[in-house]
Amino acid sequence: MLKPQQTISRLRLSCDGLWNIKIDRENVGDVNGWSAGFAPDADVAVPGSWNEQLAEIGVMNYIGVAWYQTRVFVPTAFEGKRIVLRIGSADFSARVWINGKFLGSHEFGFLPFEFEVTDHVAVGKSALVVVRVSNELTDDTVPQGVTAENYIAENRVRDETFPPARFDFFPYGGIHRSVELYATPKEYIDDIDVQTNIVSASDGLVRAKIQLTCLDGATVGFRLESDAQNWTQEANVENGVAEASIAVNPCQFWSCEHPQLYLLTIQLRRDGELIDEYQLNVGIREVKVEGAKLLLNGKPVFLKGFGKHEDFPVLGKALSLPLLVKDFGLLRWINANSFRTSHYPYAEEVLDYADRKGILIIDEVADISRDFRYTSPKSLENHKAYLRELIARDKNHPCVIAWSLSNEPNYLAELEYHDGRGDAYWKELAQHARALDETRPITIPNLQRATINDPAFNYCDFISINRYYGWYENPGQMDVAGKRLSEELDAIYEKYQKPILVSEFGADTVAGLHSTTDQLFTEEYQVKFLETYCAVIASKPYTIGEHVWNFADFRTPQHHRRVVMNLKGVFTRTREPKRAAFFLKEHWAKSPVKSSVNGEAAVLAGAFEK
Ligand code: BDP
Repeated sequence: MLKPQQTISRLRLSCDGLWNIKIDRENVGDVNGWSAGFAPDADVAVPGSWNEQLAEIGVMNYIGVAWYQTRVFVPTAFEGKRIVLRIGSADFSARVWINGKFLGSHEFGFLPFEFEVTDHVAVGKSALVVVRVSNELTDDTVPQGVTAENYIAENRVRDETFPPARFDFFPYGGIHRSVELYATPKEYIDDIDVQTNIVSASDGLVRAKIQLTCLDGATVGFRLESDAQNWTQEANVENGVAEASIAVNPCQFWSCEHPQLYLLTIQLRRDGELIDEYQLNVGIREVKVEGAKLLLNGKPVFLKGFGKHEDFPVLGKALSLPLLVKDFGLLRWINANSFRTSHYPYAEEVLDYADRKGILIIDEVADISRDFRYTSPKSLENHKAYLRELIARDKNHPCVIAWSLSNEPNYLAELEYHDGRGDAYWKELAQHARALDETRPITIPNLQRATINDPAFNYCDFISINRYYGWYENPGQMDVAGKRLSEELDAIYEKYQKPILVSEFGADTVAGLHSTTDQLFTEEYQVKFLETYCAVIASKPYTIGEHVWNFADFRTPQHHRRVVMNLKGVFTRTREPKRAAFFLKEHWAKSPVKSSVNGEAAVLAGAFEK
């Protein structure tokens, strides 16, 4: 799915700003005809979560339906064009109307969706956009939901969070990313699929496949350029497709140190006349798992970084460009080279920026703590559809080095997971992922409770494990924790012979709390925790990285084990460093030299671009 873009043939109009909101506690909006407009309860910023923004009208913990509306003026410049309404994300599902006309619905949070509205708006006039947003989740949604009744029925009343959630981050509701009206020509470039290869030390290959809405009689021009050079090619459109293979020599490969981007300009023409143009940044690079290594451009790479969240006071889960710049500045400061988009796809702006900054991304489906007691064929269908939409959105980003298909399935250790159902589920999902993208490895972060026999391991190219020895278990005893981690890593490697990323490890820490002895929640304990894990990880030749949980403190549903937030951040929620940040900065400054499985030393890539 192509992002809207302003080019010689395309126009964009932002619909962001102050919209109206009406909270629909009784779910009466449909019968009351709110899709044609309503008397609002309040103003609401888009993008933005309703929760903290409108806490004073009683929606801090609200799970349910809210209606959004705004008026947007359709400029005369859109005359004769195909007009599309695009919503960057609405969490977790939405239905959309324009001028009272129902356009459709979208079931997945954290992903964009769009509808053609050409026939439902008049240029030179304003249009009424109404969006019904719901942050309710069910057994079949991605992620799965949970209710207060579930906690009671399962005799897990002490697990109960408010609002109920199967995950440890706040279930913010709202339109979290930008809304736009954009215009393309009637015949247009529909999709671009770019794959890149390294041919030799100085040669790269860019293969581009373009989907078009016009079937024949048209040609496509390809122009790939850097500051110094350019390459051009022409192709005929056959059955709505045009392809090019561009040999790039000399080629500067995309890497953390030099995130070289080439600008690919696609021009659709008929009889020499330009119909449509689209531009894409292309990074030429290859990712592979080979033996016990993760290779970027043929060189071993060691992932240094975090699990993150989209979370900030008042904004909730809204896209914020100042925060994006700040966070990438902190990643650079701390000498990190990567992060996982735990536990859902982040805004496209984040990936664009990672492409530019040379940050490696593990891109995660919003499937969290899947419970196989409630997993049905419908769940699998939805999970596959989610993955399809994610890959369609992010496939062209050089920064995306792997797909994470889920986080911590079998969170409640339900037996159904290990009776063959778990295995069949991941087998089918992994096949689906590989059919959609054979160029990137896949992984599924494992929770210790799912055990070393986690069927997900069978289908991962590299193994990811989330571990909390020294925190949830063996609290205050880092010597025991380090030993357990070390033994478990060896056991997993021995069984699966696949490289391992420690994809989560961390300790809740109250900034400003100190102790001379090993004491949970102190800044010193967080440092000791991370030091211990990093030392164990460095001692294993088959580990490919360490992602600390978490980059910053983040808001969670209410529970007695959380003081408003999960405090495992190395930075506070407002991005002040804790002591551990200085430890990691120093630790990651030393490009780790690890002995490889077959004994020879390998200097690992991964410094930030200078
Ligand atoms: C892991 C989850 C993560 C939690 C973390 C924690 O993947 O979402 O926030 O534990 O408990 O189980 O801090």
